[in-house]
Amino acid sequence: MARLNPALPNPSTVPFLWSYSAIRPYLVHAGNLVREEQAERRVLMLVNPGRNAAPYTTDTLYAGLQLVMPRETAPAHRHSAFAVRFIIEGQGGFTAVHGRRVAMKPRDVLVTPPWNWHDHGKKGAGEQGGDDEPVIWLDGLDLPEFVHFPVHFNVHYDQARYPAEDVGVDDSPIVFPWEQVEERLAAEPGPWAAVPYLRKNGAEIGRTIGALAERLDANASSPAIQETASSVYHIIEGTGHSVIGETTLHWKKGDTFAVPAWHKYQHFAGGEQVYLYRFHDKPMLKALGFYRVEGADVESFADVW
Ligand code: GTQ
Repeated sequence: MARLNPALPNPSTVPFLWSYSAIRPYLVHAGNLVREEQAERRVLMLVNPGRNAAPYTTDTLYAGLQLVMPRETAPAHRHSAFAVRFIIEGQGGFTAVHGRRVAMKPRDVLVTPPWNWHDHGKKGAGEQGGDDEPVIWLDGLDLPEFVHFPVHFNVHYDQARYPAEDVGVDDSPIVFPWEQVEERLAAEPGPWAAVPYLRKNGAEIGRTIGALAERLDANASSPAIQETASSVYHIIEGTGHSVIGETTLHWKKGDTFAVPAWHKYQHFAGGEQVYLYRFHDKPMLKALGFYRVEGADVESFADVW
């Protein structure tokens, strides 16, 4: 019974950081070795050493760095899983989601709702807005959920690209341009601010996954939080460190790190302004009634469903 009703949350993943400068060469190497049609998606999966198996970046979240080479197409498919993508680098990337093609600009966030056809591409040198460099982004998906709910499946479209028309980012509900997020962060008072990515109706971007951007001014720190949610963080800009449970992780631009559930976490900026991107599992925890924050349990009898 103690195993079924433990005294504490017991995630099996650990706080861990993937250094961009250390892993980027492997991803670029994969870009030269593995053709897109061989891989369907060419992704360097960020596998948590506490579990040593994909799809666990945290116990509930999967993250990976995806690379698309110039003039390549990650072929159209659709699946039950939800995806949120933070664009790290590269010009001329695009994604087509259910017939609407949008640009993938560095620092923008794009979502792929469940069961929507999607293919990704990248313009090459000689094409407008293209060049010889790859486009690289951070994928966040709810893949670990499908270990318990074995209902995930993927369907291939019969052509590499699903027919699509170009749509401007301002007319697309799946794109969250960085300029707007940066403006909202600047408008928030105080040395630490967090702004959620929300749909136009105010809802989280996904039923399983939500996302935020955070600003930390030079030498500032975020509040320390212990919660049942787990998160994946990515450094948009700046340097600093985070204390996660007993672990201290030092980070810089491009790095990605995992915060397992119930590990108290706090972020500390170095001597310059920091921007962080974060995706987390709060929407699914809240939907299931599993969300708790240490020291802030406001649940009343009537809320317990
Ligand atoms: O872009 O559809 O990192 O299906 C893993 C699985 C990305 C995607 C991943 C996927 C995708």
